[in-house]
Amino acid sequence: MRMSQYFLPTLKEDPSEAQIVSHRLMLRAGMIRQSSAGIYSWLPLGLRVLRKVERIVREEQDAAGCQELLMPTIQPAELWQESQRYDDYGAEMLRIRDRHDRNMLFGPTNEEMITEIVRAHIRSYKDLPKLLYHIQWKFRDELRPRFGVMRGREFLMKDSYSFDLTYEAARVAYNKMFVAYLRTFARMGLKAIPMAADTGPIGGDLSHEFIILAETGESEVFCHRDILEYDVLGEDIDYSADLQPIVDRWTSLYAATDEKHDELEAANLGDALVNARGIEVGHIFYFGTKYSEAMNASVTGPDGSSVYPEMGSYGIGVSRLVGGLIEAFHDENGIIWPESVAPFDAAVINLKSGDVECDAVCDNLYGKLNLAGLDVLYEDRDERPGTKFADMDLVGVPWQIVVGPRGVKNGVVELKSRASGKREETSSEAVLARFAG
Ligand code: 5CA
Repeated sequence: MRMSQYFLPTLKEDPSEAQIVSHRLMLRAGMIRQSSAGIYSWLPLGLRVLRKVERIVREEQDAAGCQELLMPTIQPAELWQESQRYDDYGAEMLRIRDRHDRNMLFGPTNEEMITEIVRAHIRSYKDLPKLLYHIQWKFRDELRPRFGVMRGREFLMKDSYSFDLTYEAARVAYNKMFVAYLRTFARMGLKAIPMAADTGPIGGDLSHEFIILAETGESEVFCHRDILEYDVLGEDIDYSADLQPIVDRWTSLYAATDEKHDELEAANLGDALVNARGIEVGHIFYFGTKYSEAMNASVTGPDGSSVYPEMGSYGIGVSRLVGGLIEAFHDENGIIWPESVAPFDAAVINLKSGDVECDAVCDNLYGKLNLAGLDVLYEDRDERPGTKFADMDLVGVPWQIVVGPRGVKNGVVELKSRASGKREETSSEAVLARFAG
């Protein structure tokens, strides 16, 4: 993508309405545009990151054996009357009436709708287990939408739902999601700690929130210091094997949100207790037959009797993660994207656009990196070098390839890592071998 043509409305000044760094940087880097409170358009740069996050989430759901479908954003009220949640959900639910005076709503979550789908198509225990997910926009009329995409009213969620014949089987599904979540967040470079959590309006009695520590986080959390050192990506995961040992390892150390915090238990930790703030990027629930029973979604069991499937639901805040990532990865100059979610893999910065030699070196790099399948941002504008560096640091592309007249004369370009700030002089060929080899 050529900067000269790209729709990238960066801001020099800090927008006054943004209270936390991720919101500020998303506005300054031209990633989002507020439409009304808690509702945003995703501009091209922001959408690139959102899609990368979504891709990792999808790959890990698929790997865990979860099947993707897509349910609508608008739901009929009757479904929610069946589960008794239509009135309970209160003012957070956006209620709509269609031209035939039918009560509809913009879905805040999908337990009812997925239960209705399963009820219609799954009649026998032989068709269980089922693990289904979608990635779809949700609406919750939050009392205090704030911090940009972190607490929005319209937001993108990945939500999965499991249906099993027995409690034991439901725990297998829960464990699959637990481990898939650890992997998902780790692939984004995030340390998300599973913490014992409250179930709120979703219900049930087993639940973990996945929390990344950040001073600006809305949740107060408590955990054992050692759990912050755990690493899941080093482990080979076989989703058909027993995952309980992995789940046990992660849940044997104390970790709880403030609602579940047990001061007596925590006191035993002494110095090892960490009390911090965090951002909830995922939340998983086991709630048994709460919805299958209320909505009469039974299947025929092995002995011919009718059984209500055991269910769970598993959410990831896809759009919230974009803000969470920036909270975790930034410095005073802007965003520092981890490579796995970066909007572009590399940037070619032409310090003297219009100079025949600089243009030739840049065009060659840009063309070949693109051909190799990389997403490349080409800074080809007629701007001062200072502006180009500042914008590129703000936008946070992991690798900057800087091409200037002096270097070109000596046959070198400069390769700069956004994360470490380290620069090295090297040749175009070496850059191509490294990234496109
Ligand atoms: N049905 C369950 C699981 S699928 C559910 O709705 N869980 S939830 O309420 O915890 O939401 C799942 C995730 O969505 C949360 O962990 C959080 O990361 C994200 N989320 C929730 N509310 C918002 C919001 N207002 N803005 C942005 N993300 C949100």
